[in-house]
Formats: sequence, C-alpha cells, structure tokens
Amino acid sequence: MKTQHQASINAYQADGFIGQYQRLVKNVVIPYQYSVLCDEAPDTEKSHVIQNFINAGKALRRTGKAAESGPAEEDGAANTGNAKSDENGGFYGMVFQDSDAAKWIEAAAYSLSLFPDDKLEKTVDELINIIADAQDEDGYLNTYYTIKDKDKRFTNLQEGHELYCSGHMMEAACAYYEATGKEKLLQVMLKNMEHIYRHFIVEKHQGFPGHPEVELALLKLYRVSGNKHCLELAEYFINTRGADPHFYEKEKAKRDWSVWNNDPTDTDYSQASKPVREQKDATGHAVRAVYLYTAMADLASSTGDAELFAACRRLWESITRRRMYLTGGIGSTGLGEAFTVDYDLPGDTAYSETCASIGLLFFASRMLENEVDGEYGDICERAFYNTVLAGMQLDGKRFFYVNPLEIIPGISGISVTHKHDLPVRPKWYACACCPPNVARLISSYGKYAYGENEDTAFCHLFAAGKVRLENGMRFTCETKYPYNFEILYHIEKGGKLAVRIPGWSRTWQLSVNEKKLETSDVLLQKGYAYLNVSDGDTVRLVLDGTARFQYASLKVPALTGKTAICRGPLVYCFEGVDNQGDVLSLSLLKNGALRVSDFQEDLLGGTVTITADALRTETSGALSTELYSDEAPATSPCQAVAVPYYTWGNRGENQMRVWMDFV
Ligand code: FUB
Ligand code: ZN
Repeated sequence: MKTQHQASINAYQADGFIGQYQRLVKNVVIPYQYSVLCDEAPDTEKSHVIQNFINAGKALRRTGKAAESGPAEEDGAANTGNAKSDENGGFYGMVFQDSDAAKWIEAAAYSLSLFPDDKLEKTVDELINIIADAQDEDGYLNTYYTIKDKDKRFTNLQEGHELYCSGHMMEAACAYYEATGKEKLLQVMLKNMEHIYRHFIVEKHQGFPGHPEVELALLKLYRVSGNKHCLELAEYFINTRGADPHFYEKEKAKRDWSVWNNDPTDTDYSQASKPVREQKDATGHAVRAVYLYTAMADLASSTGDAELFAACRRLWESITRRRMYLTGGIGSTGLGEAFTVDYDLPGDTAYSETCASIGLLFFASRMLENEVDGEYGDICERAFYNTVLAGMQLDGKRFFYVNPLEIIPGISGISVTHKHDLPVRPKWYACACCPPNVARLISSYGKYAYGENEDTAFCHLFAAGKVRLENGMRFTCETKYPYNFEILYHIEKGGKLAVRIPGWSRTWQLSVNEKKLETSDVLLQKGYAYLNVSDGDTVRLVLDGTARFQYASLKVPALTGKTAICRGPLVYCFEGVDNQGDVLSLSLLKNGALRVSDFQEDLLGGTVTITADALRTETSGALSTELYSDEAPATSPCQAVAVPYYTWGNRGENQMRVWMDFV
C-alpha cells in the first residue's frame, strides 16, 4: 500500500527557480504551443492536430458514425502513420497526433491550477468541445482511424497508438477536472474507457498496447473517478503484456496493413518478451519502457503487489545502475529510440529523448509511493535539471527531442551516425511528443516535489513556494536552489516533516529555529531526515554546494579517461562560446581547482559558471594540416569555463562537451 502519495496539483504555489519556469510555461510556452497546434506559428513544422479533431467530428456527422468512406486514402498516407497534408477533411500527422493536443490540455490544466486565467480556460473549453464532437457514439475517440478507416480500429495494437492517445487524453481529463472542476472531458474519457473496457474485457478481444501509456492513465482515472473498470483494465493490460510473446505476430497475420512495418517478433522493443513480473532488464523503446514501469509501480503500491514491486525495483536498477547517462538521459540509441545493453552510453550519438527522462521521473515518483528512499528523488532531479530542462530553449520557444552529451558542428546533425543529435533546438517537430511533455511536467512539478500521507509532509525535491497539503500541514519553502544550497521551511501548520538528503551532498546540516541538530537528534532513514515540526518553526537545511568531479565506471567504454563536473543536481558542460570556440582541445587537470562564480543574473537566464584548471592542446605543428602525425602536439595551461548542461545551445551553434579528458 502507498507509503505516501503525490501532492495534489494545487498543493504547491511555486516561487524561485521552479516558479520562474512555471511562469514561462504559462506566459510563453502554452500560448506558443497552442499557436503551433492551430497551425498559426510562422515557419514551424505543421501540426494540424486541432484540425484533425474538427475533421473527425465532421466525418462522424457526415456518415452518422465513424467514417467508413473517409477522404484519406487518396494521398496514399494510410499506411505510413505520417500522413501528408489534407486540408479537405482529412488527417495529417503521426498516427498519434491526437496526443499533442492532450498533453497541451494537461499542461494548460496544471497551469490554470497555479494561475487562474479565464482566457486560457475558455480556449481549453473550446478545444474540449471540438474533441467531444470527435467522439463516436460508442465512445471511440481517435482522429486517425475515425477519419481514415473505422474498420481498422484496434486491429494494430502493436503500432496503432489508439490506446496511447486515449491514455494521454485521460490524463488531460483528470488534470482539467482537478484544476477546474469541469467534467466534460472527464465524461468523454470515461465513456472512451468504457468503450475500451467493452472491447477487451467484455468482448474478450486479446491484446495490450504497443506503446504503454494508457495503463498509467487508467490508474489516474481510477483515482479521480472511483470507477473500478479503470483499475481492472489497467491490471488487464499490465498482466497481459508479454504473457504471449507471439501476440503481435498473430495480430499482424490477421491484417493487410501496417503503420511503419515494425517487426512483430521484436518483443523487447515493446517490453513484451516476458510477463512483466519476470522482466529483469530495461529494454526496447525507452519512453514505452518507463511509461510501463510507472504504471507497474503505481499498481504495485495501489494493490500491495510485492512481486510486481520487486520487478519494478529490478528494472529501476537496470536503468539507473547500468543504462543511464549522467544527465538522467535514457535510451542511448536512435535505432528504435531505445535502450541498448549495459554500459553502452556514448555521448556524441546519444538519443536520450526528452520524453524518456520525463518518464523516468514519473517512474521514480511512483517508486516513492512504494518506498520512501532518497535515491528516487536524486534521479528525479538528475533527469529534471539536466535532460528535461535542456529539452527546452531558455525562451520557451524551441525544443530538443534528442539530448546528446557532446556536439561537434560539422558532424552532429549531419553525419549518418549523428543525424539525430542537433546542435540547435528546432521550433517544433513532425513527431512532437517532447515539447508539450516538458510543458506538462514543469507546470505539475509540485506533484513530484511534495508528497504526503496522513501525518507527514515529504519534501522529495527542493522547490521554493507555498505548500498546502490535504493532511493539514502547511509551510513555505524558501530557497534559491539549484544555485544555492540553503533550504528553509517556514512551518505554518506542523506535523511530521520528511526531507530528502541528496546522495550527492557529502555534508549537510539541519537546524530548527537556529538550533543545529546533531545526527542523533534526527531520525535518518533511507536518505530522508524525519523531524517533528510545530507551528511557527523554521527548519534550515544546508547542503554541500561545492563543485564535484565525476568519473564513470570503467565498464563504460565511452567514458574511460573522462571526467565531468557537477554542482548540486546540475551537470555542467563546456561550450565553445566560453572557451575560444574549441572544447575538443581541452583536458581538465585531475586535481585542479574548480572555481564557482557568483550568480550571474545576465548570463543564460541567470546562472553560475564553473572554471576548471585545464590544458589546451595546440593545433600548431604537423597536426594543423595532417590527419595523423608522430609529432606530439604542444599543450599550454588554461582555464576552461563550464555552464549548466540545461543551458547549452542557447547561444548559437557551437561545440559542447560534458565528459572531458583528464590529465
Ligand atoms: O510513439 C509516440 C512517441 O513518439 C514516443 O513516445 C516517442 O518516443 C516518439 O516515438
Ligand atoms: Zn518525446
């Protein structure tokens, strides 16, 4: 049963660093993304997602049911999953295009719970009306199949993404209901859930989604609605996955069409080679994996299923001990956007999709509901402050899908092996899963930062602002984290406070009302300090803010002889723009000094740089013209300047490196 659960979406009113990001999402990201979804943003990848919903509604009204004679086939797009433009009532985009609108609504909902805004709420209401109009009478909701071919519904679970899109819309419905109390989308998605329930449970059609997502969404919908069918369906999909490893082969044999012609025998790709309770390694498509594990961990804590939790724990260790980048990125190859094997973590060809790190954070948060352990918060912050934030340009208008740890202009984004590793963020994508995912995560950060049970407030992540929990506890967190390591909790309404002590903090000090606590005064358990706090108390936590060198296990071939720099949860990187245009020639001195700058208000949205003692290899001599030479290059001492990884790529195209040679 749950040790504690996520704070509700309006429990946290942010301030400080997170507040700044949440305001950026409200003021810039949400309006910008809406303009993209409406195809009104200049010079961006077309979305068409809202038009797809309008067209699906029209198709339903035209035929009185889902479009048996939809207009889509003429462009030959039905088999691509990435259809061409069709302004005249057709479908455009990826087979899962609907999910972009769902994630945007979810982001808007969280934002509305923080910053009421009548205009935005009206926009969301209008979009919900359009979505409701696109729902078939029987509850089915998916624009791709409604516009293109009703008969294809649920015939290609491996690639089809109908359940994935439903899942995202269920999450949006829960968030919007919780933010506004409005039920329309919730009712639409409960009706859709009953449709899915009829298909899989009542009519006993076999199967499970190729892309997990609906499982975690059904568990949310269950909590919000209390409808037991949601729980039953989530359990069905989780328990059915991998029970028949040949399911997708059999499914494919029954149809004469495909979306991408994915290999149905590659069951690792969709985490379906074994029943989930027997799985040991995180495999396949990284986003699919962590969305599945999130649902498994949620179900394990909801039902007290120890065997399921043990599987989650093994998968957690597979990721975090052997298959994760320093930046919290996961999924090291672009081939299948997937995990490869243990210790295969090249920086320059990294895939490390933004959504995958978001999913890792979801997984960590649900693991925390099974056991309160500081390592989950450590990974949440590693993923959030590095890969997730790097996924968005500082102005909120451009996004990375792929997050490499090294960029070399001329190779990155160009060479066939590095095509996916772009040196600057595009405005949007044909496959636009990441940008609205970042928006929904930032605007719901409070759910991950704070947790509660009947008598305790859990401070999992450090986040300034006011916290009001359902158990009655209230306090304000004051901090300039992640750039300052003093965290104050001003207690308005007391109880038990559990504060995470990050694994990276070599030293720390807690005090209550200026009285320093000895370790013996504090109950320390699995990375949390537990204190009884009374109304009016101030708790002060001071963490270790020194910059640290990091080294990797020798099992990681890409990282032997390399070092990186971290401070607090932030991973740093070196960019050409701060280092005479060239970081490839820099080696850091092993025991050299790391100098931490003052906070620089005007640099990269406000940041702290770290300067390291280094050697620069000169490009003079034979190597200035030759590819190879037996003439050793000269070196000279220099200072190398690093900035937080999340800020990279905001000053034009230039070299970037996280892992540096050390001498
Ligand atoms: O398949 C839906 C989403 O598109 C995945 O989660 C991403 O990895 C991208 O492939
Ligand atoms: Zn993505």
